[in-house]
Amino acid sequence: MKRVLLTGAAGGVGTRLRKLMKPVYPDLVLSDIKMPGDLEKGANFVAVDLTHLDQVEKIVDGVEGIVHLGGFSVEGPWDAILQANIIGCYNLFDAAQRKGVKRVIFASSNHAVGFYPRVHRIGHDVTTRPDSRYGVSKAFGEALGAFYSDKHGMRVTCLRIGNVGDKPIDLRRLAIWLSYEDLLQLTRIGLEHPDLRYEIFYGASFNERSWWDNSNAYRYGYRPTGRAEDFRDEALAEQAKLPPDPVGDFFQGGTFTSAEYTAGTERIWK
Ligand code: 15L
Repeated sequence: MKRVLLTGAAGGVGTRLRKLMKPVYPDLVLSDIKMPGDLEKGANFVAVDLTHLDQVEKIVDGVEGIVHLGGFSVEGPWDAILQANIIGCYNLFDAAQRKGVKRVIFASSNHAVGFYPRVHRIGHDVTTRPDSRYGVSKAFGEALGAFYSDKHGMRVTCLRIGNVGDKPIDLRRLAIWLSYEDLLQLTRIGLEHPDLRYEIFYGASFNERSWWDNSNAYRYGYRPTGRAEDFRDEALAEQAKLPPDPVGDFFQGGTFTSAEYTAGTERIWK
């Protein structure tokens, strides 16, 4: 991989990932809607609004691979999700295809499947069950990735990311935590693995409480080094401070499922 573009480079995850990616991909182009305050000296940064196709076309020109973190990263009003995650994501894939970009890694989310109960262990091939407008936009991005891969031969990896951080911060995150180093590992598989055409991987470290069968990622050589249980006591102490949430505690997506929830509690098993 020569030139690689990282979108969303100013966000919390992008800020850490860009530092880890730079030694591996020295010709790294960074973009976000606004320049990050803590930009490294000599970094190649371009401010891009993903809803403007002309700006997206310019930034993807000459790039071999894209790691697409850019967009709205939590639940939000429909117009915000529509602009950043639907139109923005479409522009990204469409411009990438027309400019000959070979590989795209799409930062999907566990919220594309957040309405699976925690008692279910799910694989990468389940039907999406989004828990929010945000989750719907991630399911859309996964579908776009499949479309550009099948129609145009683009190599696309969708990472259904759990929760990226230095450590898991509550009970739910003990199941879905992803360390920055393991995110880099998954990113490298997506950008480099010769056999990969279109795949969905769960973005999770080695978590004993996981609800996800991530054997698809293991099949491509993923060997996570982060282990959520190493932080168990701290995470459980944080959990004890949280109010009970009968809906959110039942479904995998947590508070994303209980927010605005009006469906009744018959689906919640005791
Ligand atoms: C996500 O998709 C969000 O981007 C992140 O901010 C967290 O809310 C995470 O999911 C999570 O489920 O913990």
